[in-house]
Amino acid sequence: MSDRAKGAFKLPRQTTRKRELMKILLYNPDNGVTRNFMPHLWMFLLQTLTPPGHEVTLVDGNARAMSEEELVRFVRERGIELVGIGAMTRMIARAYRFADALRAAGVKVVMGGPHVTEIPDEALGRNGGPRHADAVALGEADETWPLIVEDAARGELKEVYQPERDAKGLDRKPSLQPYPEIPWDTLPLEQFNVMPPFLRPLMKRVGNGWGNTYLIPIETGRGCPYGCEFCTVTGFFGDSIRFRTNESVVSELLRLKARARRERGQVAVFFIDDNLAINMKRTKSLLRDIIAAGAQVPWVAQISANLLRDEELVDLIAASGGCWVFIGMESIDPVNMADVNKNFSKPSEYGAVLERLARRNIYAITSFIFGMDNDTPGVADRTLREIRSWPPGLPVFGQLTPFPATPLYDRLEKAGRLARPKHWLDFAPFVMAHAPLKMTIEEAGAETRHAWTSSYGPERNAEVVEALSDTHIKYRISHLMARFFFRGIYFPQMGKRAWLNVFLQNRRTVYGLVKESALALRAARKRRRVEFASMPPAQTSRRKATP
Ligand code: B12
Ligand code: SF4
Repeated sequence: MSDRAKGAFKLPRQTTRKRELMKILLYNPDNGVTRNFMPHLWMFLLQTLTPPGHEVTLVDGNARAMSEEELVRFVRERGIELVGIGAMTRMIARAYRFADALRAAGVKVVMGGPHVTEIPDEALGRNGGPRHADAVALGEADETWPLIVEDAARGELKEVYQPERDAKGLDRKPSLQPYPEIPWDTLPLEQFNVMPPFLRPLMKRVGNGWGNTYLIPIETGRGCPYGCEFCTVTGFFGDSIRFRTNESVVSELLRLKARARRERGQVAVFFIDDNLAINMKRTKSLLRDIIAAGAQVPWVAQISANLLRDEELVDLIAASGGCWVFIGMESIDPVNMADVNKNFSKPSEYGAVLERLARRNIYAITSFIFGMDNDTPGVADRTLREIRSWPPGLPVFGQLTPFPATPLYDRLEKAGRLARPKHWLDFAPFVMAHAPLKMTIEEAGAETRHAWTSSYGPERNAEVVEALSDTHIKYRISHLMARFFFRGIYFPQMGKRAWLNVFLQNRRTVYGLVKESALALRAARKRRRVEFASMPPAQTSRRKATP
């Protein structure tokens, strides 16, 4: 980890003052684009790791939007004394504004997560700017969070908390064995229902509990050895990978499944590991254990294209509930892939990988980055042409972003190419912080806009649903709904009006699917009535008596 603040404390330390029980808030600022979002795992994890007795409230700004004033009022009304804020680089300016408002109201603020780990001096006001946090937690905070809470409770909060160092001077990474048991079966999850509120009554009538739909983040391991140039993960979590036991993952899934059954809702899981199949043997054994325990829930995970060559793995993904796979494809140009140190992923293989998944009704979220050094104007159309030759999926388009403490940041800084070296402090969505070599920042922005517009317009949505016409209707409905959610990554889609607009624009496709489902439902009911009527009387009376 680079650019660490000096003066981190050493463990263990002596206690001096009496410990008070505290009210704590863990807060994640909103991303300013979409409200329907998966909750952030760090909040649930730190809540679970908080020493007993303290009361912890979670607020995710994406699900429960508040202004700075509203958050301060919320904290005052509940007598909260300590607020923990976590944020990615993209949301850090917003996080600082919330932290400033809370500190001005006399509340202690601790910040953690990837950005403050990369530049702790910024949050602490040690690099010439204003101070935003009373304390920062660097790196993985599983072991330091309980100490932070206890120090705060005694009124002895330090400025910097970081994991102990090993003999090589590197952070000692927390083991994931044992792994804390997040009480998903009892936690209040209302704010994390991904179904937009105005659609809930309708979706409840559709049945199957779709009115209460939760997407729950679960990690089965941490770390990635690949070291792609633009990525913070190898630096943050380390290149050695740690896994939870299969039993602990399976039991978490079973508890979630039981809760969904009990509350007649739907639960899907996002395995947030950076590459779920990084250790093929272990992944297969985990998936086999999920199947053996009947712990299948619909799931999505990130897996790199090179690992999806394995037919047996793909079979196991399908059998264990895998529905969507997120693939960081980045570019269809191998020169770009080599530039960012991602040569292990081969664009020439992408089509075959997606076919292999689609044969099992598994679809892909394919992620692309524009603004790489070999990109030229027209990159969006070239990429879209390629995408259209593949089975339908959910493409997402970003731009090459130099996150602090990445090899990419260092390379561009050394070359004097950073147009906005502190781009996060004046964050502008989809505006690059450096000019690619073969096009301008404006051109990269226009390519990105074009890619999103063409991929999520009503015509493309209709085309995709049509391309899936030989699959069961449930795949087409879930595909279209996923498309409505995903367009919200680029086009702000925060209120009822925005959602209604989406439905209106896509009314033909929606109507076609609703009509087909109604006919299918009617036919199924008729079939059941005929079967029932043709049963011998003894069987029908037994059926009636069954509660
Ligand atoms: C899941 C995920 C997402 C989810 C959304 C987040 C969610 N709801 O969980 C999705 C897929 C939507 C997503 C999207 C994006 N993501 Co993302 N995502 C991740 C991923 C894979 C896992 C996050 C996670 O839960 N990790 C596990 C937990 C346990 O780790 P953690 O969050 O770091 O928390 C630990 C510590 O940081 C610390 N901590 C964290 N917060 C706090 C707060 C306090 C107070 C304290 C004390 C400690 C603390 O304690 C925790 C326990 O040790 C990470 C990579 C990774 N492996 O972390 C990338 C990552 C966070 N994403 C990243 C990026 C760049 C993005 C996007 C901007 C990508 C893009 N180009 O569009 C978008 C932005 C989305 C948006 N508009 O908000 C980067 C962030 C880099 C940075 N410096 O900001 C990461 C690190 C991946 C990378 N390639 O570098 N992402
Ligand atoms: S494979 Fe993914 S997580 Fe690993 S370094 Fe590359 S982009 Fe980051």
